[in-house]
Amino acid sequence: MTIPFSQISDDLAKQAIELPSWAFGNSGTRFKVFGTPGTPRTIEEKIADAATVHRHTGLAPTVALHIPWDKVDDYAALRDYAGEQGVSLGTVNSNTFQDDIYKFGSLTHSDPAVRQKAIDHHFACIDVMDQTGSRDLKIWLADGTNYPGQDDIRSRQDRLHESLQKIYDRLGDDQRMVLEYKFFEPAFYHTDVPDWGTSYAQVSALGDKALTCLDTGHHAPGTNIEFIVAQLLRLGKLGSFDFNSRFYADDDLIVGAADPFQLFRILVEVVRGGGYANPDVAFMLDQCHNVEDKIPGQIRSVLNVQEMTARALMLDREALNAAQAEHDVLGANGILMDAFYTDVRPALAEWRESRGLPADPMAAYAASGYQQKIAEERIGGTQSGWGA
Ligand code: PSV
Ligand code: MN
Ligand code: MN
Repeated sequence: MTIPFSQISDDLAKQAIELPSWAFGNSGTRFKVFGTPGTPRTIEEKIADAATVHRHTGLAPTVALHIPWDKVDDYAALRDYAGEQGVSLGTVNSNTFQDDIYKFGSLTHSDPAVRQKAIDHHFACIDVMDQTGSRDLKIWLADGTNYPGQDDIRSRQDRLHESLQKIYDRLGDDQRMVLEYKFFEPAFYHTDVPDWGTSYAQVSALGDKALTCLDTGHHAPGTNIEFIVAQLLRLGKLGSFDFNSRFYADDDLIVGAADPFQLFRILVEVVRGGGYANPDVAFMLDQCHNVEDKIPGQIRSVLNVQEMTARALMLDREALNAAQAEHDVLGANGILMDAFYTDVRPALAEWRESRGLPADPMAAYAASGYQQKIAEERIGGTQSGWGA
């Protein structure tokens, strides 16, 4: 038993998923970065590709920037260019993990001069946001240590707080900071923001404009991520998602590819907690496409999120509440599984057509000739920052 698709179709139309600019660049592992024909050479070409995903799906109206990977002289002009392509610029991601000076930390570094350099970088990101009209500054730190005793983990938390406070104080009234956590890598013994609890403690000490970013790939295997979603929504501190999927570590694979059931369970808690179609909770992808074409990779990704969102919206919550109240263990589980096992693809195809979108965005993209066109036109496509 589920809610009929017809009853959720208006809600589905509210979905918006932000694409990462870096998903369109060549990417790989420390072993090899494979080139893909048609890879963008500039941020403008990345935005054009992101707009292509949006045209085919109606799901991806914004593009996230990573600074300095997407550094340009004129961000207002970039905003205008994005607008001409039919998308807007979204979250600005800071980057304090690729300069030699940050070898032993950035916002947590023991040397005040290094900390100030990292803080200044975030100030520069806020300047970018002022020009692009972006709301969110996303902070992910590679800070951590590799050996027990290498540094005082407690002082690093204190320094992190001081640094974040300075950045927070620079935010405009309509701007926010989201602090992303990750349990390991590149540091292996300890990471300064390893888990949702640390992110929550740090952002709570700052104020209402600081929230947590949950990257689905940043948890130990077996972690109940939907529980964290429920808890952060309950606390009013879930600011954004970085969606992707993982088999082993921070794999950055297509969201919903490794474990569609986990994505469904996460979206059930998002809907339950009021996080769906809620502007306070940003849905973003954080993925890299190592061996597959990037644009269809992104199309597949947003469709996976849409499919699991449809299933989550179709969950018969009233029936579930009743079964839970009766302690009907298997009945309650059955109601949840009914929603998960519902194949929404035919209904979604019709729904898209009724809104002037291609019934099958993957097939429509393949038939559009765009991939062949960019493969011919773009010689010497660049790597995403990760491969660099
Ligand atoms: C770190 O692993 C991370 O998830 C952060 O969001 C970075 O900014 C991003 O990856 C870059 O791909
Ligand atoms: Mn991320
Ligand atoms: Mn990551």
